[in-house]
Amino acid sequence: MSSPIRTERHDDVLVIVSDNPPVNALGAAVRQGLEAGIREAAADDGIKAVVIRCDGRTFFAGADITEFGKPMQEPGLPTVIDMIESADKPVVAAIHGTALGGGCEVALGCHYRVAVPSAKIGTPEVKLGLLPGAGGTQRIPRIAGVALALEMTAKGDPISAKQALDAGLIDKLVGEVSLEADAIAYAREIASARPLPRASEKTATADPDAVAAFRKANAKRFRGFEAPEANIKCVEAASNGSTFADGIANERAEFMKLMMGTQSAAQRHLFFAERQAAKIDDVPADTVLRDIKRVGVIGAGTMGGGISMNFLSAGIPVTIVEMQQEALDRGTGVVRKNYEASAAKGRLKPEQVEQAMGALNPTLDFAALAECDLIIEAVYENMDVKKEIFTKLDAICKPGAILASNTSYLNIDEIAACTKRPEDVVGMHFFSPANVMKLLEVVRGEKTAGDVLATVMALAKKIRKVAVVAGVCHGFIGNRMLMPRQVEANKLLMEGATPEQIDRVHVEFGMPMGPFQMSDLAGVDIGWHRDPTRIENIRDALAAEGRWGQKKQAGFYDYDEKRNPTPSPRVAEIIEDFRSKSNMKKREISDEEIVERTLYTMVNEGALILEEGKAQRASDIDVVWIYGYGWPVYRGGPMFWAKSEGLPKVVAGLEKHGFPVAASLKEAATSDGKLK
Ligand code: 3H9
Repeated sequence: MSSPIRTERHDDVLVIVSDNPPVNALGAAVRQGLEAGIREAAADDGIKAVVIRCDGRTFFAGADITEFGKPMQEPGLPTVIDMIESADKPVVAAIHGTALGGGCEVALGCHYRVAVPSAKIGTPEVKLGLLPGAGGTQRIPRIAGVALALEMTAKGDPISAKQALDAGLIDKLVGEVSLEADAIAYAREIASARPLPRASEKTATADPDAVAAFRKANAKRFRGFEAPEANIKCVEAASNGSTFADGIANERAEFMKLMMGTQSAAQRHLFFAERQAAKIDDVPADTVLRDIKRVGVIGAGTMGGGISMNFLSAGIPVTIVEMQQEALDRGTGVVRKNYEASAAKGRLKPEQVEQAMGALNPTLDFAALAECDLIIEAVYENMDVKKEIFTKLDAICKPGAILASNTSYLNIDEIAACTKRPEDVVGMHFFSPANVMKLLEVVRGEKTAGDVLATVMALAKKIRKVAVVAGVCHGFIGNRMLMPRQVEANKLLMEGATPEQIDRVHVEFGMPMGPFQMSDLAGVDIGWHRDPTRIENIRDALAAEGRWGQKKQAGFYDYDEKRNPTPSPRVAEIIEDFRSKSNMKKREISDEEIVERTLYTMVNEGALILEEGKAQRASDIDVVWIYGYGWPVYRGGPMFWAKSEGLPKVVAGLEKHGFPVAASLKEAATSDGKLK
């Protein structure tokens, strides 16, 4: 097999080129090639300087993640980087695209770095539950200081080439299209400069205040994660007076510890799961997509407005339709307010706000949807209303337009059946707030055409959503799995648990909130039958008393004006009342039982969803729960978590409480542990 690395001689400069699509990951062959290139330069007296650059869309985007967990092939990346840094001819990194992780570390091992202005530089390892393990935690603080090193390593967001230039991580910005020529010219300029600047020979000034402030400012963001603190400790070690070699040894040990742990395994699983989710098993990757130039949204409520913002922000014009002028004005007002709030925080320029608002066409005229290529219905959950809308859409929309419903539960096939073009109908289930939440469930009807699905999946990427294909069933993937959790949580209340205990167990598990906190936030009255005399369960009793959640400062909890919750004596009374009416005896409920009954049942439902073919793969379910419901990233989603918990343990836990266990779950527990 030919090497992904080649060398090209430009008189006295040797250019080492990597051509390892798609992202020039630093796999074994690349590392071997880099080593050989550096050797070649050292052995040739005619070579005065070296440039390392990459073909394709990006400079090295990091170590090859697919190699993790497998036996290491020599040379290791730290060895290659040390070799580059200790070369006695200057080495220049020529950066375009994204120099990430190991790629950033290769660049920092070079003596000089030039980059095109659009390049980005970063160490996102923390997002994989890791730390930069090839010298990054030691070289970044030595070049750019502790404060920036903390930001880059423990948070993992890349910085722009300009920011990197200001911080000393880049020496020069060069032409966007003349990167190679400019890098060669720069290499000649510095060819005889000595001593060569080596990051490992610099010292980082200790900054304990910055470290303490950073820990404090990010405590909430880092809650539950192991990797951020490991990154912080390594950066601290770079500035506490110990040698570079000691810092590297510490970095290596911390890296290996993280690599062997379940959190990194979960986060790496998510990395691939997210990308896998974009693939539709029976729709070829080269399917010709439909052209979406204008989107129509029906309903200017919270959902409709939020959905519109996704497209406007991506530069796709939106026609938004309402029945009443007042509702239309209110809806567009909210969209403007949201954009202006982003501008006030400096996330948008004022002209971007105007640009987005200028692309929004609010109208009461349903017929205006005729010019749209994709129309998303976002009215309330009522089948008759939806059918009426789709019948009207069928009559006015142009041929080939995609007709989508934002329903979160209803049967897409039934909706599609009232049109003459069921192949153009699809579900696009956005999560609230739709302009913020990353998840999009794309619901595939029985007759939905392959190119409709492929178009919607591609569009999802454009509007920066993570899309997952779901089949038609009540609640699709996410909400369907929420149901057993809620049913069990309610039963547990009757048996003796409190809302506080159940919510605490979920928060300690890593969820942003528990089921009752979620209910109070969403509104206890959502989906309530609205008859205060009909009290059949605890929720009915709360709703009948006007305890509708945070908005009323009373729900499963009592709230002060700042919406701080406290346990509610009234709720305790209501629960007690129901319990005695049902002749139930209060008993002690363990945290373990709460996990088994609320979380194991979700896993069981997930297995049923897979058996019924309503999700393509177990990892898709994980993506849904992480991006749609805040399942802790470091637990990898419910299906991954079940495996790390041990499938036999999950099955035993379900059986202990008398739940019928999905056949596929039972089988996986006794065989290979694979859940599709
Ligand atoms: C590291 O460097 C550790 C070191 O510190 C220490 C070592 C000792 N490896 O995302 P895309 C695949 S850890 C293997 O759709 P985009 C990806 O799976 C690494 N494969 O493209 C996908 O495959 P497929 C630190 C990788 O344009 C295809 O490439 N670096 C890797 O939307 C296209 O990817 C990172 O964490 C990889 N490193 O985004 C950066 N990266 O087509 C990770 C990608 O089969 N990568 N693939 O589904 C990214 O953030 C994005 O891929 C990037 C491009 C921004 C580069």
